[in-house]
Amino acid sequence: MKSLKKVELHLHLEGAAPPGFIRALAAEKHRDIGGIFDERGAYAWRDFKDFLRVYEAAASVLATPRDYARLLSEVLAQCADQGAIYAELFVSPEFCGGTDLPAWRDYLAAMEEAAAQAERDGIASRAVLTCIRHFGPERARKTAICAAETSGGWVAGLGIAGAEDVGELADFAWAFDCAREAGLGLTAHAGEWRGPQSIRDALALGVSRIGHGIRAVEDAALLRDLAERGITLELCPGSNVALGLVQDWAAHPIARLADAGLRVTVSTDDPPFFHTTLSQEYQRLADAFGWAEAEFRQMNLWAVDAAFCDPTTRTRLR
Ligand code: ES4
Ligand code: ZN
Repeated sequence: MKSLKKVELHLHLEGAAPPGFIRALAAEKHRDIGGIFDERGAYAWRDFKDFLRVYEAAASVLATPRDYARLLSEVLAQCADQGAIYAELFVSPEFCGGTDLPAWRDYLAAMEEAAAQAERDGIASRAVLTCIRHFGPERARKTAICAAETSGGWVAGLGIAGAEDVGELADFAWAFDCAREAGLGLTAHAGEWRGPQSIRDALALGVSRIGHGIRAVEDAALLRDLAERGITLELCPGSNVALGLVQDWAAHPIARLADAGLRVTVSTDDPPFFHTTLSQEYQRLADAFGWAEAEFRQMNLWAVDAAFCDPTTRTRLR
């Protein structure tokens, strides 16, 4: 599956950091972040809340623009090794550099340089600046301003992640309106932990894509609506299995969502946390549903259509 050319739309930058990278950086900085690794050196977490704790502890060693540039280079090289030709990364000014616009510009400049080098090496990328739901609407407002003020180059979209059980998506409407007016693509995590209504709430923000959205299967009318509107689902089946949202790969709703006419795509979310890789996701889908090259090719065409990059780049990816 590595040789299949792939497009990844749902990948959290900090969540893609190999544990070894975080450990090495912590050692360089004489920082103790013990308690987030298991005896084999992998990230250790128990449930989603604990996952967010470990994620934030790991991200806390990333401090300077150079740290983020180094991480991005490493992550894009990893994506390329998995056969990805394009990746969209969820990058949150709320984790790096705060949401102060001058500071954000420094982080962005460093990451843009790393992304340009990776593109010369064969993998294109864009950033989706990401509001963190459990940090609240006020910080999200600042993230949206960072996104709007730096849109047009590497920054191509605005998204929202974080604890889906905290607050309501409607509280973030200002941020999404601001980003839309700046011409950015919009996506939101929804229908992962909460039911169909959360997906309707995301649509009300004006998104063209939904992060996960697996619980749409519970609502036939919603499925029809998503299909008619041509909404793309950023599915990360290995993440759902690892978090216990679905029992196993065979039980994953991806096939039912595809049968309902939805544009389904495949990504990894936070690969080292969920012990997965992009080619492993495809292999597991092949094993569970008998899918092969033709099905995967279609999903990647949908992913290209839904990508937030400029039309010229999109044409080149097809
Ligand atoms: C997430 Cl804040 C965050 N980071 C990484 N993965 C996530 N999934 C949902 N929220
Ligand atoms: Zn995610």
